[in-house]
Parts: sequence; structure tokens; C-alpha cells
Amino acid sequence: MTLTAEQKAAYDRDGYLVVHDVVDAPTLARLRMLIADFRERSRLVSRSDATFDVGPGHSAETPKLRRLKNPVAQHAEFDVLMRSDAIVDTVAPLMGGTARFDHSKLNFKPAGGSAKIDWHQDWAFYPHTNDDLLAVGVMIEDCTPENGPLMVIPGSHRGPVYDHHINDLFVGGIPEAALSGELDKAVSLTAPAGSISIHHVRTLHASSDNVSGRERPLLLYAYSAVDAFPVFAEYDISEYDSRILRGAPTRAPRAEAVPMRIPVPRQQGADSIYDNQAGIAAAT
Ligand SMILES: O=C(O)CCC(=O)C(=O)O
Repeated sequence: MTLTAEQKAAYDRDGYLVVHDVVDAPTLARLRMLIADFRERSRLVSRSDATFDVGPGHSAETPKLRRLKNPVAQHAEFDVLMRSDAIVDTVAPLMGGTARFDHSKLNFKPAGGSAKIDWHQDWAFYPHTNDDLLAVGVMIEDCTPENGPLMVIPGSHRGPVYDHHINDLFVGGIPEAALSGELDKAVSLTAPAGSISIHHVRTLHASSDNVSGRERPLLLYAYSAVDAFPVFAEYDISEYDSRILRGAPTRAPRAEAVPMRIPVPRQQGADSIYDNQAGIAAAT
């Protein structure tokens, strides 16, 4: 699907967009059957594992399935939709014309008032060398005010990058008290099944409890521009900080628009500059 100039301008201004009629009815029907199968399989687990994230009180009799992890790797149908022109042609122009798949998840938000997601910016989870990243939410069922639709703060992608730590621990969310003045601008992204939402990686977003009687499955695909590279590898942060010789620990890197190149791929088995540089003589 090709976005209009108005839709692109709205995304740039607001940091989100909802597009109707992106996923056709036969695809939706197949996804619903597939999702029902996964929901049934989740009854067999008693706790979260590599495939399922289950909430408190989950059991075979009363499943509390919150998330199917990495759906693209779980079934080809999710992979095909992730690569589809319907989605990729819609979002690539919002990232300068390129798109790299980053990750996927399927959030079920079961009925009965659970699986609330606190306000956060995806950027806090995966900072990159530039912020041309976004997430697509495929609405498998209608998203309504009652079933905990995604909520966003328009324009927040141009605002501060909020602290997602409490007492030096990453909590992946922002206490509402830190967002005073912002929350009354929140917009709920309600739309019929088959629509997609698109939110920028820095857009503040959240979702409430599902107080309807029906599950709200939302299939999320995250994409990045091909020249956006992750800047964070998981350090042993205490060890990393223990090597500071002057200055205080920080969780806010100083970012500058400096040119970079990425040192891969490497010669198989090369583990020193001597091995790496052997490639120069071999090539000249
Ligand atoms: O499922 C939702 O309502 C929001 C999901 C979300 O923001 C996330 O998983 O990062």
C-alpha cells in the first residue's frame, strides 16, 4: 500500500499512523486459526518459556496467555505477512525508503482485565545509531476502547528520551508521575481488524487492561532503516562501570553525529590484528 503525502506528513508530525484495510480477509482468517492453535498449545505450559509468555494464574483450565514470542520464527504465515508488500511498501517510505526486519511478537491481551502495558518508548529497549525505526501493529481483531487498544502521545517522538530506570534498574516503563502534562494528550488507536497501527520507535505508548469479554491479539512487527545499527550490547554493567577511572557511571551515552563503519564480517578464525591484517597482503 502506498501512503499519501498527507499520511506521511501526519506520521512525521505525530509519530504514529493508523491505516485501514492493509491485511485482507483470507489472511486474517488464516491468522486467527493459527493463533487459536497457539492459544491451545499454551495450555500445555505451566510457566513462560521460549515460545509463550503467560501471566499469573495461567493454567490449562484458565489460560492467561500474554504473548507468543517471535511469531515470525514460529510459523511461515507470520513470516510471509512480515515480508508482504502490503506492509513493507507502506512503512519503508517512513524510514527513508529502506526496511530491515528487526523482531516480532504477538500480544494477546486476554479478556478479564490483565496485560496492561505501562508507558514507554521502544527506543529505551533498543537504541540505534539513528532513530529510523518503527513498529507495526496488525489488528487481528477490532481494537475498541474497551479491549485495551494501543495508546500513543502524538508528537512525543520529537520529545525527550525518558528514563526507564528506577533505582538504577531498567524497568522498561515510565512512572505516570514523570509524564504529567503529557497523558491528557493520549490518543487510542482504535480501528477494525485488518488495520495496522504504525508507531515511531521514540513515540510514547501504552495500553490499558482489556475490560471487554474478548481477547485483543495484536501482532507486532518492528522494522529499521538498513543504516540503523544497534548501539548497545548487553554488558555486565557492574563490571563495565568498575573500569571507570574518572567520572560517574551513566546510563545516558553522549551521542554525536559521527560517521561509523561496522567491523564485520571477519575472516573465519581471525582473533587478532595480525590475523585480520594478513588479509591485506593476501589481497595485494
Ligand atoms: O500490546 C500492546 O498493547 C502494547 C505492546 C507494546 O508496546 C510492546 O510490547 O512494546
